[in-house]
Amino acid sequence: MKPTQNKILRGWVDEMAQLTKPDRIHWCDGSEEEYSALCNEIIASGKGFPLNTETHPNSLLHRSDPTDVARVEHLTFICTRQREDVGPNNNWMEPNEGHQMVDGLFEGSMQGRTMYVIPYVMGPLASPYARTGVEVTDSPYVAANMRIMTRMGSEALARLEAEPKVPFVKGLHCTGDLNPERRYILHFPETLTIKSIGSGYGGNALLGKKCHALRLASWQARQEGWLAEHMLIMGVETPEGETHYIAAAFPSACGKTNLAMIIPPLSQEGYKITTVGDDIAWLHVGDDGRLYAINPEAGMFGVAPGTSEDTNPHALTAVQKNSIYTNVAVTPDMQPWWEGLTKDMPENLTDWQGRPYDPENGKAAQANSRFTAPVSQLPCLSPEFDNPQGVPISAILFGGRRASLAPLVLETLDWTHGVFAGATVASETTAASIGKVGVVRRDPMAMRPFCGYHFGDYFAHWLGFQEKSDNLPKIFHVNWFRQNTDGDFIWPGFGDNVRVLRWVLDRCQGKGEAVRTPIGYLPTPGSIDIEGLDLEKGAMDELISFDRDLWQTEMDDIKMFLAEYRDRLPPELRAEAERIKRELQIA
Ligand code: GTP
Ligand code: SPV
Ligand code: MN
Repeated sequence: MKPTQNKILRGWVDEMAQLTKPDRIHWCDGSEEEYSALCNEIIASGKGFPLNTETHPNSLLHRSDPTDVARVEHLTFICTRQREDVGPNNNWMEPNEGHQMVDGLFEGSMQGRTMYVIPYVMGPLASPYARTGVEVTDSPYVAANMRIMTRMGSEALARLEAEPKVPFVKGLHCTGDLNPERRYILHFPETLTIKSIGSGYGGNALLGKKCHALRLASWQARQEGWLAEHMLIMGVETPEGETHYIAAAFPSACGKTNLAMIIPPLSQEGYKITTVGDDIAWLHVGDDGRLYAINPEAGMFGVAPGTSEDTNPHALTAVQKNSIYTNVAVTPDMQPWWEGLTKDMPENLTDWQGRPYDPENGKAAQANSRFTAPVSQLPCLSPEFDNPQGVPISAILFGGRRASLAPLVLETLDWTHGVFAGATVASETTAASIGKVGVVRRDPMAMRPFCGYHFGDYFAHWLGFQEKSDNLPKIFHVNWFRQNTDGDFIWPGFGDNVRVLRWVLDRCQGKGEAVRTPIGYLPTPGSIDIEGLDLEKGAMDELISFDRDLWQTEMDDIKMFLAEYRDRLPPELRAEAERIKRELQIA
């Protein structure tokens, strides 16, 4: 492929090449042949292995460095002129300082290697809301993943050439020596630039995903009046044949991919789920005042462990071919395997690090092992997936992983309370990020690792939508992860979550029984269909009740959390906390 007519792009690629000094430059066209060549490169590097061509045609296993298996929040920075703009929710670096520091590491870093230039579009090609970017990387693994995850190649380049004056996101990535001491993920929202070095993994390296579509896009969205969110987008088709769309934000590894493609159980006859997106949503207010969502991505980078024929059959179908598996285990006949895929572990597994499986070494598959697969391979892909305008959202769900306290579902009282509920989501940390797992932390709107600016301003931006429209979705809070005293999940989750979605949609249509409490509308007993469920006695009552004392303590913690945002915290949220506290004391 010839270098581009777009002078700005050409100049920038030249500059990056001068800095990193690759032996070769390859402009990606997105073709099938190119993809095969990339896969061959991965295999030649010794880090990739072709999977069984009968069971998993055109698919690869990739093993990343054992120290490079998840996002690195402590090494992720937002670089803005004003420190205040990034808030206490981000690490900050002064832009010149940031460039200087990493350019030192990028200097000559691609010597002996190929630089892949990856033009990509986030969002349907015909969408006015889609955005372009270009990632340059020395990693064929990144290039192959970007081909699945984004609309990458000639069409993207054509768009960049058709609009030579429209700014695009410039992302420089280099694998580096993978030493965590020299690993940095820097974002420069003021110049739409990303520089990532020292990691080849997922959100650290596939720059279209979290770096562009969330951290930089959230910054742009605030300036331009829209939302870039860590949300799945799903259609719920009713027995009457209507489809309602729901967007849901849960923190990493808390159930977005799974919910986006559930298969309702037999007792829920007539309900069908279609998937628009499983991780990121860009939302705009439409002419009718409704919020419309597009999925900027074209693939799934999904958590492997726990994915099975029982929990997520559609995902399993999608990953059967043309997929990349990262850090999973493998059977002697080269089929991928992870904990939860089958009840019994196959014999003679090779673990994610390439060793004969030995329980002494931990799990066979890494806890954050993932599959990359095109969404087009999902049997439940929504016919609206490519709709340039997006789909109208009826309900927004916020939620997290909480063993206690948070009920199965609640409806917030109004938009302000909904934003409050989103802003105060708490969830146990997961293996999606390096660090301790299972620690409860606040993760507002599931955006704590991804919001590219001050959370105080972000909350204000969300509240501001009330002025833009009186036709906004209702906001709910859900929690699939309540545990009993034995540590077992009380709610069956997965396909049975459709029962909760039915209540949610009922409430959106002015139906569905609920009781008002200080923390929101809770379902009345019997208002969620539990026919055919094998729940323990009293389980449902526990799931839809709330403990006044625990919530008093929760509100004290929430007030402390909100105080971190100081004078940038919208007063409405402090008032909402006061309201709930007051009501908890009276009732
Ligand atoms: P990211 O890709 O990191 O953003 O994660 P995600 O939010 O898409 O999470 P995902 O759907 O991949 O689920 C993560 C883990 O939670 C998997 O191991 C699932 O099996 C498990 N999980 C998902 N939904 C449910 C549920 O309803 N109940 C229970 N108990 N576990 C679930
Ligand atoms: C997440 O952590 O939320 C993910 C995986 O979706 S990553 O792409 O690594 O961010
Ligand atoms: Mn995610």
